[in-house]
Amino acid sequence: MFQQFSERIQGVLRRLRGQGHLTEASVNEGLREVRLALLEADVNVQVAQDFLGRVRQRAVGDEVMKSLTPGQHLVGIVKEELEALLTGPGQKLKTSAIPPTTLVLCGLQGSGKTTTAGKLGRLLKERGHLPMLASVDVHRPAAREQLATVARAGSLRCLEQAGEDPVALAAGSVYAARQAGCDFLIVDSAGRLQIDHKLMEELARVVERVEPAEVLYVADAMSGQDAVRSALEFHKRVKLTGIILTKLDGDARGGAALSVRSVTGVPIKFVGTGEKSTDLEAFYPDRMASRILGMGDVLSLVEKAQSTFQEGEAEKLEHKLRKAEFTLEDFLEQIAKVRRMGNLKEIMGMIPGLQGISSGEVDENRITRTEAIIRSMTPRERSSPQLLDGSRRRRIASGSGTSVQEVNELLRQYKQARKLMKMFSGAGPRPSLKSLARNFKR
Ligand SMILES: Nc1nc2c(ncn2[C@@H]2O[C@H](COP(=O)(O)OP(=O)(O)O)[C@@H](O)[C@H]2O)c(=O)[nH]1
Ligand SMILES: [Mg+2]
Repeated sequence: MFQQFSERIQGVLRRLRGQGHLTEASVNEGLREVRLALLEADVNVQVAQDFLGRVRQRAVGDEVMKSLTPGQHLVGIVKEELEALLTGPGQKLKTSAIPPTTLVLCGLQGSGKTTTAGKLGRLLKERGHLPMLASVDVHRPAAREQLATVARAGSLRCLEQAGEDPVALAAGSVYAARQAGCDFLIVDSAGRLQIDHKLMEELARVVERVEPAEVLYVADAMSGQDAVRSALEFHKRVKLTGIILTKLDGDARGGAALSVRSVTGVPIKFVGTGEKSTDLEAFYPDRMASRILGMGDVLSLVEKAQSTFQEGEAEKLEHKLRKAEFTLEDFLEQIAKVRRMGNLKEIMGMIPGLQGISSGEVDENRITRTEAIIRSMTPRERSSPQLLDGSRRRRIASGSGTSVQEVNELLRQYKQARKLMKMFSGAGPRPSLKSLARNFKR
């Protein structure tokens, strides 16, 4: 959904980064384009203005102008500010000391509350919890039945109670969840077509009665700034603690996601990305900011890698990286591991700099050839690539059934990878993953 915005902002930043020297005028020009990209993505005007103000203030200061790589530095600032824009206090789901941890879902009709109740239940169950679902919607006859159906589909517990008083139903569900030993209770509330005073009062009474750990506003991302406005209305009446943005799989331009935190002060906790019960993800502002800026989802990649790497192996690799002993042999090993991690294209998408590559270029074939080239080298050549003169390169090319150009290309890539590794080994504090992502040349 951030596709277009992401492309535009990346284009601007790429141009700025290409300039060895930044002037106030070139920064201003670049930021004007970022502003257009923000407005095009339907970001709240005030939010866009504040955001750019913060970036400009830092960008035209000494920090950037005096740095050796001003362009890259600027990209780092944009990323930090974007992350700040998306981050709110209490990003993680709160839990209650005394179970059940009650989560009340509220929002306009059709925003996805009932669907999300099922998705959340499923997510919690996967994390080893025992959730119970309950509806307090007494206004639509089929509402309670719909929730029960969603729960059945996900093999989740759902409390089916009769009664016409939402507050009593809410209180009953807390009691029932406790009796059943459920540690989470997800309360699906009545929908509103638009802000409706009476229903709002009813919601406020439900919230007062059950004292939930979280009041989660479910907002349809496709409705853009309307979603932001209604979130604000709800927040005024019942204090929201989190936002769940649904339908991010649609053609939403991302403006709601980029402004709702800033306008309401309430963090986005989850995002819905489809109609299936598995289409709900925890929201990570830093990862989202990286994705938007095309820096790759480094953390997701690391997580994925961690589940594949043996722990000892990862440590050994880190040691090598720090001592800058990373050889072609290690390079080969890494390639083999990347293959084991799974779908190559998916992984490529998470690596900074490789996202833009068209799928045709990221074929398994190329990886296979890379492996063949390294395998055609002697162990000594693998550990000391500087030995690889013209005649050795020709021998390797014919041995691996490739061309000298391909061998050269591989050595160039290896050198680039090594350069990156050096950042780990240099003097001074170890760079954080964040700064690594920032410095990673595309
Ligand atoms: N594509 C997509 N559809 C969703 C998502 N979340 C909910 N929906 C759909 O939105 C519609 C309304 O959802 P529902 O849960 O009944 O909304 P409620 O009135 O707030 O309870 C349904 O057709 C859902 O399948 C999502 O993340 N992506
Ligand atoms: Mg519903």
